[in-house]
Amino acid sequence: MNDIDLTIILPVKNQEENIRKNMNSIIDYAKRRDIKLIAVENDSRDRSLKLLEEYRNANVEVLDLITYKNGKGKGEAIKRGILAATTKYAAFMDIDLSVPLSYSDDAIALLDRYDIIIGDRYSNRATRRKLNRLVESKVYNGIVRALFNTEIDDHQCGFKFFNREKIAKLIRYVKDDRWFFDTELLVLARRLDLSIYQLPVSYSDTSSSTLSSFDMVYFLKSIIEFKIRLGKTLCDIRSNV
Ligand SMILES: Nc1nc2c(ncn2[C@@H]2O[C@H](COP(=O)(O)OP(=O)(O)OP(=O)(O)O)[C@@H](O)[C@H]2O)c(=O)[nH]1
Ligand SMILES: [Mg+2]
Repeated sequence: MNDIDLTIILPVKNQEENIRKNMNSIIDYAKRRDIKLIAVENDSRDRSLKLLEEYRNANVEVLDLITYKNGKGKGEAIKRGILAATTKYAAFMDIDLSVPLSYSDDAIALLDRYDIIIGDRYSNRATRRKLNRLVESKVYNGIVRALFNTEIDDHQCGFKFFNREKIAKLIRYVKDDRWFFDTELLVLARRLDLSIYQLPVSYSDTSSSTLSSFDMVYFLKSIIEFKIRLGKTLCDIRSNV
């Protein structure tokens, strides 16, 4: 495979075990393809930061590290990573590799044809989800599809690849900094006619979740607030892009 001008963003909070388990394979993968990595860590209570610093110091040519403390969530980490990257393309994935690293090659191969490639866990028969997560996710995706007409089956998979130069223009209009950020981004992208490809990926829930229970109140509140501000946000984007 040809080298690709890509940065993979790795959001990290309390991931000591997964860093030990998977960081070496992720770094090897990035080195083989001349891909950049940015780990974005905040507010960990375990040794994640210390470990990431060690990996960064031993692999400065491939791994960058952004760290801060502000109590914000995964959305904030991804935004910071996308804005800090300087490559044409950017991606993010979970360091537990709940979507296996091998799917990256499939996503990379599509980057010159689509603006966004998203992992779709529900078109792949190898996906293994806990029943409660599956039901919550299906209900959530159904509501988003009905209200925003996105025609997307899986808005929330933590495995997404982008034309970074296009997405960086939208990302500052994404308000949520926790778990709703990628839904916002996808709805905005759809409305602005960016092309989105749903790549079937296998997925297995790991025990390392930081989202201990699916917060339906938070998600419904986010959906309603977003619905209310969507028209104005699109006007703002169109007048500034
Ligand atoms: N930097 C940063 N990373 C985060 C934060 N919250 C989650 N992450 C990372 O985002 C990834 C996904 O987090 P999970 O807790 O597994 O969430 P999920 O996979 O969407 O949901 P589950 O189905 O519960 O596993 C992990 O690699 C986390 O380390 C955060 O506040 N800051
Ligand atoms: Mg997870």
